[in-house]
Amino acid sequence: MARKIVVDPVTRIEGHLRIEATLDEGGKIKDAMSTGTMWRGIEVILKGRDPRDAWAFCERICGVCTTVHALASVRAVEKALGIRVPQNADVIRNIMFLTQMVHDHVVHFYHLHALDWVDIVSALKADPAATEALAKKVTPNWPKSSEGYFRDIQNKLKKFVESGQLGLFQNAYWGHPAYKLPAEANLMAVSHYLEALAWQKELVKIHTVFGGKNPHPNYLVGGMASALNMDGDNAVNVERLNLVKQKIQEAFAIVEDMYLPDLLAVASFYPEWASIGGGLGNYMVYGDLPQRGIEDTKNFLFPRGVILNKNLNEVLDVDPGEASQIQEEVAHSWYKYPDGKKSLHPWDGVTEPNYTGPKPPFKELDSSQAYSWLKSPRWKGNAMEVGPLARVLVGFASGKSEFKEVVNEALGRLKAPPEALFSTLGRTAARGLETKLCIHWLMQAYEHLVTNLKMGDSSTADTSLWEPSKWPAECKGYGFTEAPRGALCHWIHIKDAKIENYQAIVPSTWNASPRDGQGKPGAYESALLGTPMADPARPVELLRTIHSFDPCLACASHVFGPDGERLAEVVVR
Ligand code: NFE
Repeated sequence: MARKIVVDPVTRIEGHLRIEATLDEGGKIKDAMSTGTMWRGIEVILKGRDPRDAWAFCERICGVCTTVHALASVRAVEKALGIRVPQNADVIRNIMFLTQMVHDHVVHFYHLHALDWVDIVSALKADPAATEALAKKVTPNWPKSSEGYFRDIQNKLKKFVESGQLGLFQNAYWGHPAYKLPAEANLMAVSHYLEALAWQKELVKIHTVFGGKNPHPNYLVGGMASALNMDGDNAVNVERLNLVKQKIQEAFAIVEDMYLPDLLAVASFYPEWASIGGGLGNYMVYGDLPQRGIEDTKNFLFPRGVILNKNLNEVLDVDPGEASQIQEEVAHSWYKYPDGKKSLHPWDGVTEPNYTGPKPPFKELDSSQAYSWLKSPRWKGNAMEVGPLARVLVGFASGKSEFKEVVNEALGRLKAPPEALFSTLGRTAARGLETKLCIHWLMQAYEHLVTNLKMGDSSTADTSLWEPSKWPAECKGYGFTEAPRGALCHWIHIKDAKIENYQAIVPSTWNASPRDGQGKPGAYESALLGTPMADPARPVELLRTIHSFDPCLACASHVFGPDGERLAEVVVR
């Protein structure tokens, strides 16, 4: 008899995600359903408001990718109104973007994903002297690697475990046979987990310098609200800029001396995961990091493009403003479209809830009916994967030398063929590889800003079209970016200086989407197929693939869940 696993909620993600998976006789996943269990509502909240305020509402969609919605929003309004921001605004936005990307990826690796591969409790059995020897081999440039240091961490961990209150280490499948790392590697990973936790609050100080605070730094339609004055006391001055440089240098050490070596070392213990979890094989990237303005998409550091069916010989173009390309369907979503419409471009998008599922708490959902609060976005009818793997593949397939270098080096170190990228491990590795690119680009962007300031250019905003009296009676725009989890776009329709319609399609909506009208699964559903489960009562393998996407259902479905939503346990039948 087919066995069914229900994981609800999936933890170590943002937001509320439910996965139902059916296993075949051999214990492999043969069918999966991805359900967003939170309602989506920001679009409704925005209707009728001042478009210049939209970013402040949108940014609060999520505290994790805490700048990207503001960036997409101001770009959407600027596109609609024909505003061109000054170069410094683009450079500062790039600095904010790259800071977010580096922060998010390191935090994802250590705090959301590592525990799928690292058995914390086994670290108690490690020999601290052997851990020192291992650390000197794996992370030779990372200073904290003495026997005494690892013994202290181990003692701390012992107390933690003996107290019976595992806190943030609760709820994992410690001792599961799918864990392969030796005890010493686990102890080293625990130490780095704690170091990354202490460091992450430092990097985001860059957001406080240019955006006033973190989470949710300030943005501005027309540029950035960061006053620049090298010699002033009440503006971003030399002292503040030196702080930014110091934080970037610290991040370099974390990324190059700790994160990347750890990632490659952990990956080398799990080679079988280079052929599990590939999924759709379709990848989409809007691109970002403009060097000559947002309209000049050819000069983005993250190139734009689409790859279909794993074909790295062809990169297709994508246009978020083209109604024939991006459409959202609701065939399996708890929404209603007017006039029997099956799919809509976001400029015409409608957010009308229509819950038809069973009364919660329910045991299972029916994949032939509606089963998610997420819609199903599609590119020319295709389900797409977005995110680090998509970006790295599009960069690689576009022939960009920086991407080729990091990809070839990693494949060489892991002795893996290029096809290994189409996998759970490939997705996790791609996140590390783009972080390496991002930290370099972050320093470059910083230096670019300092050069501009030295040349006397301190302009950060163009407010010539600030007043609604200068706006057309009606206009439309879209604003895209590459959020840590992938392609993000906001679409706005402005009428009589108010928001007539607003839609956001976020990365986790692409990746976690339910089936579409043709029954085609979304990226999570597709990636889970074929995953072997050693012990279905403790589905760590399912979590590995889902976590490799870094889900954020708060972004994907917006706002809040229904009352009485239950934190249910894993149910296996
Ligand atoms: Ni809430 Fe987000 C990112 C956006 S959703 S984290 O990255 O946009 O996938």
